[in-house]
Formats: sequence, structure tokens, C-alpha cells
Amino acid sequence: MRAITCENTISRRSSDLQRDPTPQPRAGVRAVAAIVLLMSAGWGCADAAASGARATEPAASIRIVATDGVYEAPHRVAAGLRHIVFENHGTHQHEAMLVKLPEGMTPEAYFAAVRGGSTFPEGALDYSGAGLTAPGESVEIWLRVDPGNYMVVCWNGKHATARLAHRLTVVADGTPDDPAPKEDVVLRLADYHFELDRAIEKGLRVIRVETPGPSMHEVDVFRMRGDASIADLERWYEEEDHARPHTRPTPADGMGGMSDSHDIHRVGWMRRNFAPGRYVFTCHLPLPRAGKDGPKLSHADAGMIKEVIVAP
Ligand SMILES: [Cu+2]
Repeated sequence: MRAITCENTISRRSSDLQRDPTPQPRAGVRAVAAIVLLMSAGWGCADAAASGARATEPAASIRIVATDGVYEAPHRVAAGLRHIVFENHGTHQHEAMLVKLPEGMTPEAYFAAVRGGSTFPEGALDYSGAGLTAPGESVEIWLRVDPGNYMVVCWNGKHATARLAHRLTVVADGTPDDPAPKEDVVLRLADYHFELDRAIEKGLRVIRVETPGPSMHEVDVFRMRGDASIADLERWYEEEDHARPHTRPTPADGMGGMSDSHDIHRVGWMRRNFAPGRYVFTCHLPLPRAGKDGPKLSHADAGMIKEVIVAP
């Protein structure tokens, strides 16, 4: 997620910095309800980490659990390539994106800048993360984190400001990189289409995600229900958890994905089970608008939406 949404929602956003150095205003930046919740978690255990011995053991996997209220996740993570297991125990779809905040910037300040129209609050950096994941689903991802202060964000609906944000500190403590998994398939997030180097076979599969540039991209993976169409998916995507009643059946379930990184040269990996069926890959980052009254279009509108069949 997340790009273009309804009013009264702080939403994602990322314009293509590579193509358009002028950040685009995010849609609907007015509302902000319970931002207070963002402050519930501290910055974690940087002091303890700094004073402790250097780690030489491999890190355990980082488990991030989303509920509809908070994230359950560590507040301290070792720098390097990390294996993250993201589970959604909530009743809405959630994601877990890492945003690195510059020294002195709080989540409140970050979201205040977003409300003020900044697509990328100055100094903050997207560090990828797990894409939109349906209730009861999980996804594994591998991404590289650098030392600093981060927050975990869900951009679905109003979640970014109303519910979910979790602070964590990344510390360079010498912990070795987690080993990258061996990929089954390579997915290139090109301008503006998805390139898979081979078919995805059923079963537990690793997708290596590359972004050849020049634009930033992300991928969300949806498993389609019944004979739902891509048009059904796109309509629902705009409605999902925007506190509007769903007038039609849910067409798809989020199966995770990988959100955008400030550094497109960083490779990521995602692993999940692919049951046979029909999937749709999307990138909903916004295209730069043609003037302030120009239409709100996303990368999906430009071609980054692809049906992928996993054979029986
Ligand atoms: Cu894209």
C-alpha cells in the first residue's frame, strides 16, 4: 500500500523522487484522530545495546504481529540484513513498513509534516517492509536496516495515525547478517510493469524483489477470490478500511508484498505459500499529478498491475 485514498485519511503517497523531485501532496491530509497512540512505545534499548558486548551470534528472526490496535514487535533490532516474520492477527488488512526518522524527529512530527502536505517529510527514509496482509495471513521478508530510529507504519486507511505505529531502534552491534534465502523467482519492479523471470509454482516460494529504476516501486500481492476481476480489486482497494461500508463482496486477500525503499538498489526477498489460484500484483504508489487539479493516478493505472496464475 498505499497511495490514493479518500478524504480524511493520511495516506501513502510516495511519488517518484527519481522522476519528480517535487513531492506530491498526499491525498486527504486533514484528519488525524488518536495520534496519541503513537507515543505509547519508547525508542527502545539503545543504551543497553551501546554498553553491551558486541554480538556475534546470528540474530533471531524479527517477529512483527499486527493487531487492529498496535504492533507487537521488538524495540531493538540489530543492523544488517534481517529476516522479518509479519503476522496479521487483526480483523483488517495491515502492513508493516519501516520508516527511518532523522535525529530529533518524532512520529508526531513526521505525521504533522504529512498533514502539511509533505509526501516525504524531510530527512525521513522509507526502508521497505511487509506489504498488505489479510487477517490471519503472514509473510516473511528480508531487508537491510541501518542504525537509527525507526517506526513501523501501516498506511491502510487511517491506521498510520489512528492506530498503528511502533518505534524501534536499529543498533550496529556486530550481529552478522541473516542469510538471504535462495530465490525461486525474480520479480523486477520496472517502470511501470512487473517482470517475473519464470512462473511461480505452488508451494512455499521465495521471490527476490529488484527495482531496476529509475523510479521507486512496491509490490502488494493479492489472492483473488472466485471470479473477481481486477476492476473489482481496484474498487475495493480504494474502499478497504476507510470506514465506509463495503457494498460488494471482498474480491481478494492481501498476501503480503514488499513496500518501497528509499534506496532502489537494495534487493529484498519475500517468502510465502502460494496455493494454486489467481493472484494480482500491484504497485499503488502515486504518479506525479499533472497540476494540483490533475487526476490522482497510481502506478497501477500506468501498468503496474499484473495477474499471475499459480498452476495446480
Ligand atoms: Cu510502482
